[in-house]
Amino acid sequence: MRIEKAIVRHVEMPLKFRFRTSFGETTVKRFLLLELRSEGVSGWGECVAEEGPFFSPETVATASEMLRRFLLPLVVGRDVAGPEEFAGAARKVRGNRMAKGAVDAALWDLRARREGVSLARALGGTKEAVEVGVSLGIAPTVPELIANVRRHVEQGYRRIKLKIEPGLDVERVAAVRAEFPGIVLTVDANAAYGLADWKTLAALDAFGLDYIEQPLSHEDLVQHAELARRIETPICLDESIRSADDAEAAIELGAAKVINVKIGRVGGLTESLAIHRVAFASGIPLWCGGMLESGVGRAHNVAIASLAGFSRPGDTSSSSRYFDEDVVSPQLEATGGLMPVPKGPGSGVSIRHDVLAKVTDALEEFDA
Ligand code: OSB
Ligand code: MG
Repeated sequence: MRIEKAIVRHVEMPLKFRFRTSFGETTVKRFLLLELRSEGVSGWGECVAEEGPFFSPETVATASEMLRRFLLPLVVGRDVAGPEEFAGAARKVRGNRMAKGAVDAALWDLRARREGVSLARALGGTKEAVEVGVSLGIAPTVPELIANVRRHVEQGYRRIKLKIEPGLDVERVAAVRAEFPGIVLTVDANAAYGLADWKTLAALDAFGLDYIEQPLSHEDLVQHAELARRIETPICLDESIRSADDAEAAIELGAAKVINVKIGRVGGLTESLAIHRVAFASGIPLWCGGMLESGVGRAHNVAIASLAGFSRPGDTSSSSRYFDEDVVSPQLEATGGLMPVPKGPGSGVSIRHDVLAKVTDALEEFDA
């Protein structure tokens, strides 16, 4: 595939809700969309780096710099066999996985579109629809939290995840569990605790959580393994898993019983497939995480979630939860907690250039 041109769009989309986590609050989603053009076909990738380096060390600004200086020169004006070749060439650039992930995803989309196959099938996905859950931010009060959970349970979401942080944890979970005894419930601390807090985390054992996501620091694999010996609730890792090697280490150490895969966090769909192989071989269930993506990234998430190893509900909920208008058509919507896997070529969605023009702040073009 000769890549003739790349376009990086700086996009800004207001979120319909305040999303508060232990590391910050998002009300407007600012991110990069990458378009790669080859012989009249465009492949699209979303870069999930956020404005600040609080979930990941990457930011919109660092990703845009990496794309411009080091990553797009590996593809623009070149004949690229596919995403695997790019992943090999991009190994010389350390880290910066979210920037790499955008290129990798765009190449997967481009190749599948050229071949007329769906991205889901190209990746080896088998499901017609994927089970989805919802990730609910830290609410100002318990009654507001309960109302938010109720709204999403009524919409049929298959798992409710609550963001927690020190001080807003055991009581919050107890209140939700008392109100909804039967739901599949999880929590996500986004690395807000230390091993010294293990008794608080052990207190969550009483509520039958499916798992607790990333309780400790993103660099604490050994500490997660120690925590796993002290509590009953299974540990799911998000921030700590940046690669298939990380996944292997975490599984080997007993630091993770479940893994959240985010395409951008691990550097793309190619690496996501490698994690799928590692986890599948060890019987470790996966699910697809979310980064409040637009329809571009959401479509890639749904495609990877269609693989058999993604056996727990993901965070890829309905686009209409997040945005009044999305940049793709059809909008990706779940009903009864099931999101259909698009069947069309590539990611199966097309760009709504009318909406894209409205939300694009700046545009960088790279020609051969
Ligand atoms: O930790 O899973 C997380 C959003 C941004 C950064 C980190 C996380 C999240 C979410 C939201 O939980 C998931 C979504 O609805 O896209
Ligand atoms: Mg998480």
